[in-house]
Order: sequence, then structure tokens, then C-alpha cells
Amino acid sequence: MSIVKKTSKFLSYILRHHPETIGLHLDSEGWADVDELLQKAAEQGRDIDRALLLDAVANNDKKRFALSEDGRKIRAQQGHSTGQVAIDYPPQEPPEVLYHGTADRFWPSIREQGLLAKSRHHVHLSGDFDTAVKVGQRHGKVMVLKVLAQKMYQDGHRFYLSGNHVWLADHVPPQYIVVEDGSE
Ligand code: HQG
Repeated sequence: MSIVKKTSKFLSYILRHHPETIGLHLDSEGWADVDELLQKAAEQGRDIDRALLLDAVANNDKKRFALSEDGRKIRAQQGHSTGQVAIDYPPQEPPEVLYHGTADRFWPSIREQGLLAKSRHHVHLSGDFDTAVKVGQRHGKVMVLKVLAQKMYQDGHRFYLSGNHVWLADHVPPQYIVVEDGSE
């Protein structure tokens, strides 16, 4: 694995899940001070300099991280599990449908409960089918679900769009989920 990729994985772990493992403070919007992060990482024997951090941010395949305008702060754009963070993306009107990729073994439970955020803060949805396939493949035999997002929205459910264009919802009740057979 390249050093840039390793750095991205480290940043995901720290900025989304476990900032406390290096004693880093995130504010409620998920921002960490870049200098502090580099210093705390160095204390743990992680040799990350500013150039490497900027490289990991700029070249991340899913644009997982964002820098503040002045470049002094960094945060993960979505996918958090840490209780220290509650990013307040403004609610947005979603398109007619959104997609969620999962593994087919989860279907009996999803059919009963709908889509739950599980360990993350939100259910993650995508605007395109292919992204959902990739997300689902991480879990096993992929199954793509179509979410009737516009109908859900009309019924009063909220949607948010993260800075890296991942659609987020608190919960997707089962009546808005249709199994997608890929024929579209
Ligand atoms: C499933 C990656 C049983 C859900 C991706 C999923 C994404 C249920 C798993 C982002 C369920 C949670 C998020 C229910 C949901 N019963 N299973 N009622 N409700 N599930 O990884 O959406 O690389 O937390 O279907 O690209 O797979 O991290 O969520 O299979 O954008 O940037 O529970 O993570 O991005 O798994 O992936 P995850 P996800 P990053």
C-alpha cells in the first residue's frame, strides 16, 4: 500500500472513528486543527508531514476529507461513528430515487426494519447505481436497493448531501425500499 493510501486510512480512522486514540480533539462539526493532528500523530510515531497530509486529502479517491478555507483545519466529510461529531449539513431535496448497495444476507433484516445507520451517523445513499454496487460488494454478495427518495421526502423525511456528494438519511423505512434487479 502506498504511503499516501496508508495516510488516508489513518486519517479516516482518526477523523471519523477514534480521535481519542491519539488524544485529538474534534469540534462538533468534525474539524481538527492540522498542526495539532500532525503533532499528535508524530507522538505516536507516525511520520506524516504537511505535504503528505495535503497529498492524502487532494488525491483521495472519494474526496473523504476537506480542509477549511485557511487550510488550518481538516475534517472527514461523512462516515463518522464517533460521538464527538454531529455535522450539520443542511437538508436538501433528493432526486426521485437513490440507491443503496448492501449484501443479500442483510435483506431479511432490512425488509423488516428498513435501512439503519448502524455504527455510522447516517444511512449512506448514492445517486447512481454503479456506486451502490461498489459499496455493496464490500459486504459480500451484492444486492442493490432502490430508495423512493422523492416520495420519502414528500412524506416529511429529511435528506442531507455531504460535501463529497454522498446522500445521507437518518433511517429509510421499508415501505420506501424496492429491490433493484439491475435491468434499468
Ligand atoms: C447494512 C464507504 C441489516 C447496510 C462506502 C450496510 C459508503 C442493515 C451495513 C459508506 C440494516 C452497514 C457507507 C438492517 C442497514 N439490517 N443490515 N436493518 N440497515 N444495514 O459500512 O452503506 O470508504 O456502515 O446495508 O462507500 O455499506 O468509508 O455502511 O451493508 O459511502 O468512505 O449495514 O462507507 O465509504 O455498513 O457504507 P456500513 P455502507 P468509505
